[in-house]
Amino acid sequence: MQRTPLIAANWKMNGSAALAQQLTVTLATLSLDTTTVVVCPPATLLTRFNTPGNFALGGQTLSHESSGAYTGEISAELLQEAGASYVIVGHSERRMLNFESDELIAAKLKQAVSSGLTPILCVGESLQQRQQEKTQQVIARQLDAVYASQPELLLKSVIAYEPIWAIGTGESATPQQAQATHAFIRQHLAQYDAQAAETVKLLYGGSVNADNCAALFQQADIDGALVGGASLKPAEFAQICLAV
Ligand code: G2H
Repeated sequence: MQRTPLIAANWKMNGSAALAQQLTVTLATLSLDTTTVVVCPPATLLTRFNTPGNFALGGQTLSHESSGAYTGEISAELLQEAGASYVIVGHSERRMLNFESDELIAAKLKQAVSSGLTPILCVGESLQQRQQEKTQQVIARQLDAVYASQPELLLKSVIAYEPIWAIGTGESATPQQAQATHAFIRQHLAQYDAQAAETVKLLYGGSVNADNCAALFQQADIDGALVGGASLKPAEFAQICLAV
């Protein structure tokens, strides 16, 4: 199965209008061929990128509601109006710091798809869960919460495996560790829709940088990356986009 690669930048609560301009200029110099690049800045910066460019924009979260009295929230429609066509859903920082449950994440993902945004669903285990050999159990639960009752959402999704112990630590999973979990994810998803499981893009996230990305991208089930810290450095992010 031939899957085209995707590299996504997750700026988290970082960046600036000036960085948006710098990254736009840097990415414009790249010949990206079949690689899709998605930049997910803070929502206030979405309109500060020069679009259309050779990359897409994404939000970092969205409301599970379409509109209404939800102070501080942002809807799928508002993200789209600001230029987004993707949205990150269920990042571990939101699961932990904003207490987002599996059920809420499932509702957000459904809202994204029904509004025409492509969700990038994040799944991954903590260090303790890995040490207790619960990695597969945790990820199966996170996937089931979204796709068990609505397998049709899989065809519209991108999934990012982000082991929590590798996020922002400088300690990426090894290519072998990442590949093993990606293979498990694809195998688990096949019970819902075998064809969709083969076509869904699986990204790896967690301390991806210009030095470690090539070995990760050589793995059979790794179709790209969700890049945090290194995406704030345009030249390094460009290197990652060209390595996939
Ligand atoms: C994981 C990743 C981006 P970093 O959160 O989603 O961040 O590359 O800084 O580990």
